[in-house]
Amino acid sequence: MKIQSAKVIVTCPGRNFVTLKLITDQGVYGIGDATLNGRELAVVAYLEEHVIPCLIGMDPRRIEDIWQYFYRGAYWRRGPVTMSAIAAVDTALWDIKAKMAGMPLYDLLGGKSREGVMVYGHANGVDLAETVDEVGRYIDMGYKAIRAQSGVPGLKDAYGVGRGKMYYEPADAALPSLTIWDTHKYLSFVPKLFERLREVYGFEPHLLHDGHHRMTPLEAAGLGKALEPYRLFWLEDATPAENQEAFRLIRQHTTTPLAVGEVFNTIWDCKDLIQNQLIDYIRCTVVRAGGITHLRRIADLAALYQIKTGSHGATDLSPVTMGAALHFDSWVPNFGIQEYMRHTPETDAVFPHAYSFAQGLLYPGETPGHGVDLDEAEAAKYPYKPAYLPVARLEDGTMWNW
Ligand code: KDG
Ligand code: MG
Repeated sequence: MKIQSAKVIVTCPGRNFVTLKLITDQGVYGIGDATLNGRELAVVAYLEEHVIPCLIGMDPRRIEDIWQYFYRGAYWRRGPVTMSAIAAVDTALWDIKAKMAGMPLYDLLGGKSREGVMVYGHANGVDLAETVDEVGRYIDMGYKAIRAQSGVPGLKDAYGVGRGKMYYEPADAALPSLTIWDTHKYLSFVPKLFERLREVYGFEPHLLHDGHHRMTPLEAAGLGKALEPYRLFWLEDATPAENQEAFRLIRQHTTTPLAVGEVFNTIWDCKDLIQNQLIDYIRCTVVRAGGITHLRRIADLAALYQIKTGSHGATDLSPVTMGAALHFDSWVPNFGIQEYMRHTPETDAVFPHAYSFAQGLLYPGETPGHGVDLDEAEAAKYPYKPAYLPVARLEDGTMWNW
């Protein structure tokens, strides 16, 4: 069996997605997501110029060997461009293998460990009152877990506050738009939001919050402590994690559970965080961290330390990543939660998929493979449009983390 041809499809049904399609000499094909928000065409070039020429003629059944070939063989390891490209190949190969076996991917991975995958949705509002209402709307839709992000008094922009409801999409400008940030204002406000949410909705719904890399370790430690009475499911990306050791300081001061990993590409990025038990949830996902093959290694390492998974699932990860992640989540023994930001109806039409939502859980479906396809005619209706994530500066002009 051989990989006969491959193509990279770029489509923008509201936002850009990059998809790799691998076609075998036996007619079976597999699909992988290669979307890297704001840097999409770098991955397209990586795949077209440097990966596909090597892939043609390879045996698609040799998933592990192909993974090693592109990881070790490139000599230049890691990084989001390389690892997103490897992830796309890996996801497409698992899709092919599961289709050949006539099994949904979760079966090939070892079978279901649970009936459904608990997801968290995104509630956000321009101010405290609107955010509280939005959380209520998610509870009404059946969500058991909800991330709450809110506009902050005195700040024009805050991370996570969308311009529309349901389809939050920050990459919305042809060049990065400028947002202004002030951690002091943010820190005074966030505990009030969660105090109010617990007053209104009690302690049953799981509540989550994303710090989006903006605090120092000490600021994050203080916030974690202030949020303890409201028993968050997690505080995410409390501080940048390039220095994994930074989480030790946060950990020493608070029992608020910590989640990190959406920007990680390999097991090396989270090895110290995991082995020192500095976090509670590891948020690596299929497309960003080298596909199913590598994500499985990260989850297994995390399991040794009672750390659970909580895969990134923002709208910039295509339905292909969501489908593959749901099969992974259905199998992985140390599953924690899955992020789920709904895609637009246009995106769903480009990517017909077997997964479905009911009562706060997602189900991967029973279609052989990962259950997500790409309608090429539909995709062709939406050509690539440059779109960048915003950048952030402090009020005095200093560049900060968006
Ligand atoms: O492309 C960046 C988004 O994926 C990121 O900002 C979303 O932080 C995010 C999250 O938790 O979903
Ligand atoms: Mg996040």
